Amino acid sequence: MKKNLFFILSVFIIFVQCNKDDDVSEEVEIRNLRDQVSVDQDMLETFLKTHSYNYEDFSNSNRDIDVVFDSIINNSSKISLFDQASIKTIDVMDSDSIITSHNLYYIIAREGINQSPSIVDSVFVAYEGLLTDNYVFDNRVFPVWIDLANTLQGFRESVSELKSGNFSENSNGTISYTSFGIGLFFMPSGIAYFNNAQADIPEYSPLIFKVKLMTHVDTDHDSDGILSFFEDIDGNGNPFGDNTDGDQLWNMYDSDDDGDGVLTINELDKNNDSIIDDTDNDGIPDYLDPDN
Ligand SMILES: [Ca+2]
Ligand SMILES: [Ca+2]
Ligand SMILES: [Ca+2]
Ligand SMILES: [Ca+2]
Repeated sequence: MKKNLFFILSVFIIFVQCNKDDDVSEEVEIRNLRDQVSVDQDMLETFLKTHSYNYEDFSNSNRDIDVVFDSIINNSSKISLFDQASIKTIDVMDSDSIITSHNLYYIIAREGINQSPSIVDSVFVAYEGLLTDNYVFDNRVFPVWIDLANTLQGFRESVSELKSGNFSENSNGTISYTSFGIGLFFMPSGIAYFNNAQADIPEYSPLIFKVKLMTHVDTDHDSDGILSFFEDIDGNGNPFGDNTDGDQLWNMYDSDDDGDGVLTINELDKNNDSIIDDTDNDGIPDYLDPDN
């Protein structure tokens, strides 16, 4: 059995590699975000209307529970996913600056009892990723650390809806987590891989994730003393693209945000009074103000 699987994988990888070297006529057509989002949302809504999950198992339990989908085509006694889902609207801008709204459908099976991570924090998650035909393309049974800033837009907007749990150290040194957030997330391809096919994910695939958020840490990517989430200069709720000095690095990755040659960490609070300095009192703090 293992040999067979290896053979299939080898063929698949070779196939992908051959494909890459093919001439441009084989390349994936670039579709319009607006057209694709309605196709994807139809596919997701069909899945949501024809499936339910084991929601009964989540009431009054603080333990580790797996989300299990089941078809309700022949079972009308269960509440559909569609009737339980909330929608978070995510705007995506294309290369012509046209904004297209995307529905991220989600169900919080269990909220969790601590804080939610921001969309750029590091999270410790177990998850399963599926296509709308129930094919599982990724399955992390044991939690892994992931930097949400480096993940799909749909994934970071999903995980930030959950709250983390409690943890305790066992006598053998392992950590147990309880009461952590568990959610189901359904995203159009425009906030997933869109035209970029992955090993097991065809282009233009809407994705489904079951996620357990064990814990998270606030992240300061450039170690400049300001958490990445707060390097959101335009105040639009995310720090992506915010770039005070207009160089190659966004503020969240730039240790000298205003490009004046002084590291942010060294001009945040020069007199150590725990107040961020604004020497010329113009309302712009020194670290974002090249003439202070
Ligand atoms: Ca920072
Ligand atoms: Ca910069
Ligand atoms: Ca500076
Ligand atoms: Ca200033």
